[in-house]
Amino acid sequence: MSTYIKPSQLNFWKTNGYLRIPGFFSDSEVAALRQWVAEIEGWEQDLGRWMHHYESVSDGTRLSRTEDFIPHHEGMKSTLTSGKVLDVISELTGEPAVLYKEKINYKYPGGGGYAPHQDAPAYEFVKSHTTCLISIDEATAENGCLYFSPGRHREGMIALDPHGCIDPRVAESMDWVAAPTQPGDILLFSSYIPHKSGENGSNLPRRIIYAVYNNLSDGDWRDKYYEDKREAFLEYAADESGRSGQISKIAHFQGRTVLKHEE
Ligand SMILES: O=C(O)CCC(=O)C(=O)O
Repeated sequence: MSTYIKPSQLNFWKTNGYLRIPGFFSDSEVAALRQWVAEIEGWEQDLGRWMHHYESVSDGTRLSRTEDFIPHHEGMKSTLTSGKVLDVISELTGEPAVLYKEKINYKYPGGGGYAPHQDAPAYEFVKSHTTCLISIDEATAENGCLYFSPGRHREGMIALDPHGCIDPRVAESMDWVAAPTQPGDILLFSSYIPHKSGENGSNLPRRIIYAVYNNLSDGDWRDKYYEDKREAFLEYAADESGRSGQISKIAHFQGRTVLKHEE
């Protein structure tokens, strides 16, 4: 098996809880990924198959996110469940890995950011996950790249507030480092690393694919995750809890969600 991670990068990962690998995908691979993202974005909403989430931005309703798409897209499926992405995750964690979930965040101009949070509270059934962020577009401070709080992945859940995010007063006192990426870069991060992002202040979308993995020895939970999420979303839409704007089981998304039936 080829190796993708140098000893200095492994040290960075262990110390900081995240790692950027520049140019992991070639220009032609990025072109294919971009084409596939466009194909998926063109699918009509069909909640029983894939899940599109929408938000309101200044020039109308735009997709904020699509998830659960690999059963319906061969190229995405093979890229996210075999080959070098799976290998790099296994190399990092020292164990065979399995896909837990996948999503595309589109972040159109004016699209919402994400409040400081850890992913672990939203990723049930397994204790620990590793995400591979694949940059389709350049991500910058201006268009809403991620920020991490380096080294804080070692502290378990940090100051969980009632929304499943990090208590804003605690988040304010933390150190945050921007993690800009170029098309083709990947950014690996632990489900315990605190992160956040701003809204897109540019005039182009900032598309990113997120593929989330767990150790194969902890089981294959992908079907269960989406079954549970669909059930939860039906509940949010029907109850009076004010959670219908959430796109996750935690309320981290800061955009203005539009439910499909509201369009
Ligand atoms: O895409 C972003 O800006 C951040 C996304 C994020 O943190 C999440 O989806 O949990």
